Amino acid sequence: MERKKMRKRSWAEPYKIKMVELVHMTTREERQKALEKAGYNTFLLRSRDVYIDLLTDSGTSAMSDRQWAGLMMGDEAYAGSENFYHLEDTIRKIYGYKYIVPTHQGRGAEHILSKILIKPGDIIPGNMYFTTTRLHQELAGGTFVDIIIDEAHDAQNLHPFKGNVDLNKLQALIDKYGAKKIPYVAIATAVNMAGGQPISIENLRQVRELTKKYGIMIVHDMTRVAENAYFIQRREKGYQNTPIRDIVKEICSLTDAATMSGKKDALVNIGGFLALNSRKHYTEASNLVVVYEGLHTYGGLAGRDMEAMAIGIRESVDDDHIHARVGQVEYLGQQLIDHGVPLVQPIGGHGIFLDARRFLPQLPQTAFPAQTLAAELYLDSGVRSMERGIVSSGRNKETGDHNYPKLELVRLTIPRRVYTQAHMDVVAESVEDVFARRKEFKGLDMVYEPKYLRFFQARFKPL
Ligand code: PLI
Repeated sequence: MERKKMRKRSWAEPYKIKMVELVHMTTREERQKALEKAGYNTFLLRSRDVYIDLLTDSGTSAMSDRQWAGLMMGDEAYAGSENFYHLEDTIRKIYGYKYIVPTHQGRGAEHILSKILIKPGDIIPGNMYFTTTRLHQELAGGTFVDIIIDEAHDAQNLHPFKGNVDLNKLQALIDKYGAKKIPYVAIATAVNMAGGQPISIENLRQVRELTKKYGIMIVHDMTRVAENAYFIQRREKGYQNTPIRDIVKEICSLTDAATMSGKKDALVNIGGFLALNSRKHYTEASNLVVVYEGLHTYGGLAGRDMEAMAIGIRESVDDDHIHARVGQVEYLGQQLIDHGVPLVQPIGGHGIFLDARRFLPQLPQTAFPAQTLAAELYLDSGVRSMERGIVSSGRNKETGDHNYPKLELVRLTIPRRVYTQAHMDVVAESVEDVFARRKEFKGLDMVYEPKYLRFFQARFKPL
């Protein structure tokens, strides 16, 4: 009875707009031409031909006035920049890791870490693959094995922590290969390829206990750790009143090392780092970074980039920020759910993942349903999204056949602090219109396939 009397109270973003970037509106004819030129791959579109850009949340965030002011404080000394020490101090305080090596972005950290820890023939268990992460593991001679819970591969399963590790799968791998063949377990927070799904603290603690028993490290892909912390605060018993900042630190404390793409959570347009607790590994990493990225106090970044990242990290663990960030994703997702559009549920932290299998059931996976859907959505409204299905999944390195992932998704990724609620309404209406016309779509054929990370540059033609 009490509930009925309560009036709806809206929330709004904890910022106001100081500067705007104008976007270009296009006609359907212009988009048709642009799409053909791009080989039906949204990665190959020119951004000026895009109206609302939901390709990725990577490097697309709006920086705050403080971050922009930080750029002016860039200390561009080749060695020992003040901004490096500010970044190091921030990472120690906010995340708790002991040593850091800056890198130009996340994959730079993955490259160095894989080279240090992986020997040919090693097995790397992880809670679902990520494209660049798995490639660096393979280039170092390792083989990635998925140990995420089965629920994560089912777009409709409502498990609150679809990023969790199946401990039986992990134990079975240890029994089969022996702990010596497993240099570390790769744990991602807010698992990207599962739809931005969180791992619980309880599950992470269990993974910690098991790996400790065998002396196996945990490496944390902490690219979206604050978003994971939001779901823990919302869903995990005992965390409702724990600030995001404390949850983030607790997650990190259960792991030994981390790779970070600062382009997501940390609210910068470029930057990343490798964080380590072992002095020995740090010494190796700080030597190797000189070969591939730059000196260990800049790692491929300008001083100003490190300053913006240090400030962004502090802003990223603010409760109001993260509630608004994920709240906007949930706002869009709820509209689509109400309209009956099939998507991955529960709604994840950084985007809406349309379920192309159920959206376009007439298409076999070899006709690239998610790629087709992303192309149609662009054509309809100039909204740019991304395939996360068979194209992203690449080929089996032994058989050469496609990998056939269970999830065939289109990701509508929401940049942080960039778009308004009205933009979300436009996106929802366009997806709904495409959904109404779903029976018309015939699929695509791949006419060019690059060797590495094919989704970035592959080209297609309509079937
Ligand atoms: O794009 P990088 O090199 O800064 O980061 C690579 C990377 C590592 N881990 C995870 C979970 C990612 O999501 C990630 C990059 N993601 C991109 C580019 C994305 O669009 O999701």
